[in-house]
Amino acid sequence: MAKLLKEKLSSLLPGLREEAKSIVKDHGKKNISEVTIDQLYGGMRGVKGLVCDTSEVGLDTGLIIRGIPILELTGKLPEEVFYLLLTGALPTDAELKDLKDSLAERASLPQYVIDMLNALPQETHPMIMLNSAMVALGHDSKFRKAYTEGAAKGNLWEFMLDDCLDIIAKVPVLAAFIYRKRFGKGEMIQPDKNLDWAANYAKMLGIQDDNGKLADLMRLYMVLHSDHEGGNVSAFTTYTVGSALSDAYYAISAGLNGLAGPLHGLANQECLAFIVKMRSDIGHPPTDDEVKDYCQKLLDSGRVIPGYGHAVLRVTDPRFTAFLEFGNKFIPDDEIFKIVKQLFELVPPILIEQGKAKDPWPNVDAGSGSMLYHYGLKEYEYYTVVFSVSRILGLSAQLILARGMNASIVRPKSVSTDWVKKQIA
Ligand code: NMX
Ligand code: MLT
Repeated sequence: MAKLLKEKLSSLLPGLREEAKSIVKDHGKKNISEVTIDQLYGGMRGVKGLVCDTSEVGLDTGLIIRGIPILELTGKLPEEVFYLLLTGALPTDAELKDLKDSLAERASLPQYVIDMLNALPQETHPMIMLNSAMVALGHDSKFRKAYTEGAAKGNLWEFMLDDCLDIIAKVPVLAAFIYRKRFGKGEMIQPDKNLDWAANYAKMLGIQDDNGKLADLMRLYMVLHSDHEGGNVSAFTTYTVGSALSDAYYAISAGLNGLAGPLHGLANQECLAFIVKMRSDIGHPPTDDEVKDYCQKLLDSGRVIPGYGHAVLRVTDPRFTAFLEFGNKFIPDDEIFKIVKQLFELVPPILIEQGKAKDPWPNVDAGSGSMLYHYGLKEYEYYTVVFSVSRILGLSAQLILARGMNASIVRPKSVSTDWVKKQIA
């Protein structure tokens, strides 16, 4: 049971709870945000309504994890980043080993989940498979059992930690099984205890990786997508469902259902589909004019350009920059990657000219798929599952901390249109 991680959290939480209590006691009525009518109708954009300590997203900096910009974490293992998200510090060698050992011990998948997935129609979307399996795995929730048996409120975080470690350990095995089953790749490949979490995932997919580059990409991918503060659809949903004391399986599955939307995580699938279709419709490596024309037609048909724009960011997403650097270094001549670079040059001016999108720059989804595609993961219907495997690190860290802080049930006030009209009058 990741003994050192549990000890670390046990030593941190009393101080964090005390700090939150005294902030509320001394400054509880201080105003920190207002809500305007356009925010009421506009997805609460910019309303400060929850605390998230795992990471923050600056509109001109992008993702910062516990004070460290994401571009400074690209050489770390996802396990290290999970430890950082959760505790605020990178692990020592002993703490990392303790976490890795604990994950390796928990990696097996129960047979009933495999049977359940095998019973689904062959062409089921991989995100439906992942999210159904996530809820089904909740059968074994230690949190739910402990709550039912009367565990004290102050100790519930320990069971949340236990469940989340189970989920993190099992999800690469589950996701790789889904890939192999859904796309007819043959038998499930068992995890290898000697590999790190991301390399294991790459290996279990069963894609040829003689030079280890897919494993390198997977480590980078898992770090870059691990968290994006608390207000994005999947994090906010996970937090809300967890706040009802639903266990981590229910809460994470709910969040991933949001990630499956094309304006959120499914944009990575949409992006690659868009590029591959453009290449096929045009019939040769497209010229700049052909790319511009193709994008303009997409906009004119009332669709968005996937991979561009963001609810918070107002600069190029540093996660996109990290993929661009990886691509420039290792796959500069790849045809799909070249189109990604063409789009990076050509789409922002088109969106600026159109004048609607507040952020005309690429987000993480604009680049991620082209890397997976190059290294042999061509089935882009699967890409949001890869995003999910990574994002489970952040969702878990947020859930464990919320329970550790005895977070309240989420219940903002809604208002009716009549109420709004009366306010205006
Ligand atoms: N292409 C065309 N139009 C866009 C785009 C885009 N990429 N981005 C924003 N707009 C439009 C948007 O549809 C809206 O139009 P309307 O007024 O007609 O409703 C207008 O610009 C204003 O939207 P914003 O306030 O700039 O964006 P918002 O905060 O509402 O939404 C996104 C943010 C990310 C949902 C939006 O930029 C988008 O749809 N992007 C494409 C999908 C995408 O890449 N999603 C992935 C996000 C990252 N992730 O991984 O989750
Ligand atoms: C994310 O990584 O969650 C996306 O960039 C969406 C967001 O932060 O709103």
